[in-house]
Amino acid sequence: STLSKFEAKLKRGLNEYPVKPGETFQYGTAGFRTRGDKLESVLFKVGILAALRSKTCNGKAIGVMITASHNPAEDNGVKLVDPHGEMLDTSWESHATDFANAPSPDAFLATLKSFIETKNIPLNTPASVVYARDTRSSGPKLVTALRKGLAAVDADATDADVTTTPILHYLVNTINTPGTQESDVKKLIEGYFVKISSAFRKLLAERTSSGHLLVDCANGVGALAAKTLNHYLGESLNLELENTATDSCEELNKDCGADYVKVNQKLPPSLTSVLQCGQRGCSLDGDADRLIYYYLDESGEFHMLDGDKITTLVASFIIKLVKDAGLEDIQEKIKVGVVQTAYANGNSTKYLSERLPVTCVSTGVKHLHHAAAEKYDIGVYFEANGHGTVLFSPSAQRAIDSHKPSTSAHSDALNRLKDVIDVINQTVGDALSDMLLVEVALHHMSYTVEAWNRLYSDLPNRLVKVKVGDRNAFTTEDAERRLVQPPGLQEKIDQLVREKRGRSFVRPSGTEDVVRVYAEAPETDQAIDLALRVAGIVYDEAGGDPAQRPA
Ligand code: G16
Repeated sequence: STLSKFEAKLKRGLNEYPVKPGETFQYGTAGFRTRGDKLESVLFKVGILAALRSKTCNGKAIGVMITASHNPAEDNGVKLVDPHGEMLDTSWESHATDFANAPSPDAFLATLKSFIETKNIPLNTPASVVYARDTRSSGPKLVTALRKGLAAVDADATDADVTTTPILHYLVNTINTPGTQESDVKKLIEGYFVKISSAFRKLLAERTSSGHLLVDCANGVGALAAKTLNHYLGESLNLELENTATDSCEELNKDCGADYVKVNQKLPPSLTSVLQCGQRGCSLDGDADRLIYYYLDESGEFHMLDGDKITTLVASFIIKLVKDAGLEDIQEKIKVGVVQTAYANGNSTKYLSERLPVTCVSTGVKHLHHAAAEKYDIGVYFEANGHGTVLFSPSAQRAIDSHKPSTSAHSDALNRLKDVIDVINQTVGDALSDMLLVEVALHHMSYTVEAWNRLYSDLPNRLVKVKVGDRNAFTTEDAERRLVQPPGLQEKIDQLVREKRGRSFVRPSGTEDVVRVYAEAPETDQAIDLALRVAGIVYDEAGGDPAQRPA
């Protein structure tokens, strides 16, 4: 077969990047994630898999992003991006896991052969892959391994260098869009900044004073992208960038960034003397796909506006635009809806459900993205952790493009809606584009950050992680809201939840070797108590060391 012509190169690579005995990998919520120094063998094989994926998709470009996002600096990871900029088709995830876990060169070649046969992969179709990495120090070595994997099967490789995850997703989609002439990645990335910033400037053209926003860049790649964006934004918005130490790799996500703020529900220590009372600030995560807003009120108290608050603001704004543009009265009504996960604050779900359709799905942007596309004409989705975007279905897009406004007010709103679409990165959650969207929505809804925050108040909540021997011993149902395995544990959780008049659920993480426990209750101490009690029984169930029991 044609595979035989690659065999020598494949063997060389497989010998150079052996799988260490006892090491296992899993393609999880956001691809492979583990310590960066363990991933070279995985990257070599991901190169091969990405090439095969491209061949299966008629030679369309596939993306490979090397990042561990919000995870610690010494971690790294890799995920594949499908032709429209969406996450890898889920039916390929288990094959990615099989590839990574094949213990020897021979075992891998056997797995590869049978995979090619069963999937009927057209080996003679060319393959094209575009890849990028975040600022992690393990990145360059992993790129080398990836490149060798791509070269072993003669795939065409395009290096997008150090950039954010959402920019890589955007690139993949743009490269594959019919009519795109440009092939220079630098120019395409420039196109991204021009697109979102010029739409933003149009949307805020009437604003007389230039806006100001403090941005915590998590010492990651978002710092570089935000700096470029700042330049394109000109007078329209002045971004004050903090935590931009991308050269000190160990500082990445350390006591800063969106995950720190969301989990600890407090300002990064580095910002306490920087953020002024009344000023808006926001945090990106390590690869700039998550966004959390916040402010200090007059008394200096911290208020966080997470993904749920962003959903509320953005959904209200979009509903208003659709209405103001006269799109509500057209024949095929445009259905606007929201997708959340079990982590969504109970009060956000209550507030939203009273106003529009709400769907709950499992954690992971791929699930939210899919549901948003399936269920709604305009789907607004954000995870509570700040990861999300807005999707416009092809039919909504057509309705917007072909709509003939009957009044000048309709016409203004319609143009606004079109510019809003240009601000949004529809391929995946994008902290920088979402940030511009929030700024635009605040302006056009005439909301101060306080007014936005007052739309509903969060129920007190806590997120705790529990280290267990085997997180796969925990399985869930009902969009992760109930445990199926281990048996009997859910009943114990139900009992605690009843006592505390709250809500709690347990699920295995898809990015870290831990089990996560979420709890919310009417009062803060009840929420904390509930989270710790549930974490305690999870810990006991998993046979943890009593000395390290969460307390
Ligand atoms: C990734 C996924 C997110 C998910 C998060 C946490 O985020 O892209 O959709 O919410 O992991 O997942 P888990 O609780 O399963 O560990 P990121 O920002 O790390 O890519």
